[in-house]
Amino acid sequence: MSALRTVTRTASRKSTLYNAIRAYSTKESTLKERFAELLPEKQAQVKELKAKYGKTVIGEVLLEQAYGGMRGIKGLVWEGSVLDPLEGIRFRGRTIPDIQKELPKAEGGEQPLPEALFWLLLTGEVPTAAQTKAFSEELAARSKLPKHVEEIIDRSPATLHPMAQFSIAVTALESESQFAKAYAAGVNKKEYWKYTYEDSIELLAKLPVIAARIYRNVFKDGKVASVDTSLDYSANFANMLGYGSNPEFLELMRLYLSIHSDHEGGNVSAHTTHLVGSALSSPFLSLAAGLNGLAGPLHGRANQEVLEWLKAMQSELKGDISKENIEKYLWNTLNSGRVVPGYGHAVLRKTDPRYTAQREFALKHMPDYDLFKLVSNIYEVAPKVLTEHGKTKNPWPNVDSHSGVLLQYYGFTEESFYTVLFGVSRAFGVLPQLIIDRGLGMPIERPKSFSTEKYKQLVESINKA
Ligand code: CMX
Repeated sequence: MSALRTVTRTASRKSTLYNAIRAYSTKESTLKERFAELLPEKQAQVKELKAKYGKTVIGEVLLEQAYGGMRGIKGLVWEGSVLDPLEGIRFRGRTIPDIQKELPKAEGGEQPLPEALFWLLLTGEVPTAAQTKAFSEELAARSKLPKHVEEIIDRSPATLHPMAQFSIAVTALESESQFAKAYAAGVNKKEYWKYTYEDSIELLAKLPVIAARIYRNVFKDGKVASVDTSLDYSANFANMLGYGSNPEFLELMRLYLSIHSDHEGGNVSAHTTHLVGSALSSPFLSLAAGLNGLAGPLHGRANQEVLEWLKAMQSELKGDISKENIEKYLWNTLNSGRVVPGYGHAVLRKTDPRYTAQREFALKHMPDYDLFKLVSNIYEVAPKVLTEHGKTKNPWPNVDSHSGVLLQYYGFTEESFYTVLFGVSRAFGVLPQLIIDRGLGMPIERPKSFSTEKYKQLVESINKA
């Protein structure tokens, strides 16, 4: 057990440092302490629910759902957020306007601090300003990358997509996993969540440094500003990317990182992170898997696709962005067998509130920007065209329809990087659930599959009966 003692000693040295930071900033609980206080109650609640209602039927499954991406089948547990088809996302019961109102903000700012959202998603509680500040400081203090991760990023060719570089670098952080070391040393399963927590915070702290290093290597001079422990997470990230001098951009980053974080558990990136984590892979390996899913064009990469599509439309329409021209362009996209990027959703059946939040930001900060006007005009035409086209169940815009335009306005024009920003944000949603999963002792995930032949036998026998 000496390896476990070494892991525990390292963890406790780190904890001493963070406790010192906390003692300096606040006398209130740290996030880890608060989660530890709340966990027994949650464990008891789940135990009671399972004992009382474990055999209650909570849904039915149609054959078409098995062939339809399992849409709507209930079978996942996700504590941080629930998505209503009409109302949109609720973070621990709160809408986007609610979190904009309730969560601590930067001085003079209007947008929530994503660090505070992480706290909310993990505990269900809104942290105080002092707790948020102490957590920001902890993240900044843990941000330094190991040398081999820096080298892996620096050796990646600029032609390798930023999302592939991102996932490789996150995978390479596995060397830092306290969970993997503790598991190898034989830690008791009751302690899993503590090491998962440490890995998750370590990972969250390092993501902006990884992302900024990729951005600066691929698109700029390869130099990355150092982390400043007095700044919040988003300000540090914006600074490292090279946009830290514009206070509006900092606010955009806070909004961006907050609204892209969590969208319940069934989306590809959240589900993948959770699934891989269920095999007790570390948070580094689990998130890397989720990022690979986010990189798909029907999921997170849609923000890049939207920009490429908008730019192609802009150049083809030569400035005449009348609704008639946009309508023709939309039909061309659909008739060529492609999807309209940024529109449609697997669960939502109205305009994504994340779209609306970004539209409000644009109306305030860039009402006359030409790309924003184009996005607004498309919003007036696309739902009608998609409805006439008759395929999609949801003709309304999603989050990716708007995000890129805001970044373009501030000169952040490299759209192939946009999904990396989404990935940094998604960690704020999926890592809390990994910690909760380990705290609740969730089992390895293993749903049942059948071959088409076996399904045929099944439905024939059901229909005969
Ligand atoms: N343009 C054209 N056709 C669309 C469409 C769109 N924006 N959205 C859905 N459809 C089509 C589907 O491709 C499907 O066609 P087939 O029957 O030929 O296979 C049909 O409409 C039914 O699809 P659906 O049930 O409405 O949508 P799904 O739940 O299967 O898929 C999504 C959801 C998001 C993948 C889909 O709407 C889409 O491809 N949108 C464009 C890409 C996009 O914006 N993705 C980002 C989503 C948000 C995110 O995860 O980041």
